[in-house]
Amino acid sequence: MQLEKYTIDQHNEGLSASHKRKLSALTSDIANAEAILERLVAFQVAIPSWALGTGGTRFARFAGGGEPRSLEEKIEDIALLHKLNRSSGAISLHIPWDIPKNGAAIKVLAAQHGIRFDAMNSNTFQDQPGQPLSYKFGSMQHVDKAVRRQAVEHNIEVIEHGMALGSESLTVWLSDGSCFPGQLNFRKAFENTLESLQEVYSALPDAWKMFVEYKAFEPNFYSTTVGDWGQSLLYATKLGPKAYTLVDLGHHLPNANIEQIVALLLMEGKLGGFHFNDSKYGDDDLTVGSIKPYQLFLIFNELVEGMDARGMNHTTDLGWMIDASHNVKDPLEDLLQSVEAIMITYAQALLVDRAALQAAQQNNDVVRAQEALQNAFRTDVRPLVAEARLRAGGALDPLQIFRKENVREHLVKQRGLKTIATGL
Ligand code: LRH
Ligand code: MN
Ligand code: MN
Repeated sequence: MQLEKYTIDQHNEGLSASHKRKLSALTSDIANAEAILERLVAFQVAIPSWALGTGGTRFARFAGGGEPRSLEEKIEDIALLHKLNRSSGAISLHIPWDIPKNGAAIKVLAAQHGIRFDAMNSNTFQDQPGQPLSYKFGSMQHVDKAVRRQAVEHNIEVIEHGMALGSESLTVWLSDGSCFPGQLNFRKAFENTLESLQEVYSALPDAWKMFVEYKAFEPNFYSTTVGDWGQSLLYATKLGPKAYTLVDLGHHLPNANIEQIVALLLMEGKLGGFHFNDSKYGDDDLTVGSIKPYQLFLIFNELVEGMDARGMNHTTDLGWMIDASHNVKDPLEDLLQSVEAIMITYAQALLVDRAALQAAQQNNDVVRAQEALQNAFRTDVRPLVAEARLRAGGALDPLQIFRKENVREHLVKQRGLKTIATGL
């Protein structure tokens, strides 16, 4: 499916007058609009390869039609998204779901679309066909050294795939843990996991980072061996300077103060990156910003404040990834919504009057502090985000064009109705 540049230009022309009206009404009130626009244009969020098909639950999976049947088609789907919003110029792969048969050719294909390879994800939470040893009782924590070895070797293979593609980071998420009290010796499970992670760490190329992703529960329901940011930080600290904590928004116990976690990890120089999604109950993997947009804003507020305080580059110093996939929406439309939500929230956080907020904090003026945050959060910054897309060569309204051009129908024609993307 090709979306021609003139189609996007035509669409933009059609919306131009109303866009300009909204933009000038907004920017007349904003002192640093140009600086915000520059940052928005530069900002890129990686798309997870596993979100391009209709996700399932453990009860059922309803295929959506026209789903990508290969890694090449996944890259083509992300290229489509990137053409529309110019902010999705990266892909995060999952091995073995996305094993590239020819890494060099895949790298060239991605580069043709302006797409780079963000973090590689390993998978020791499922048994693969033909795999000699089972992960039923964990992988890196396992009581049997041979199982731990198998998990380490898999991670090293993932690094090798990533090197061929030009990726520079590995995300390790372990489902290791226990379902019942007494099942595990917590200390030994931690030590085994640390030793295994150390072996993987020592195989990391110089420029690489390792992200240790934590999750409170599921699939294990009594304990998880990398269960929260404290445990992840402990591993990352013991591993060394190339290891960082990865925050997946859906991996906390209910009502956790994620923005405070983010602020402290940043302070310690140990925040590696994000898996963005949203949730009401647990690891729901819903569209970013669809349930708790204020929480997302508070997280971005800490990110902007903390990254600026440490002189970090907003675009390159953290891994920005989406980890969402659901079963009732068109996955590409869902991803357009997720990226839009991230851009809106980032723009709002850039809009916060930092001097006013700091003064309010210094004076214990709780009311003004809240006003400083909510003034930004309640500003409709969508025209700014649309302008950033326009300047970068994208579409003013990506969803509108996606529907009008019947993108999904074209994909179904090309790929068939009953295709199933590889993945969860
Ligand atoms: C685990 C997780 C992890 C996996 C992905 C598929 O819940 O968030 O990041 O790699 O889902
Ligand atoms: Mn995740
Ligand atoms: Mn998850």
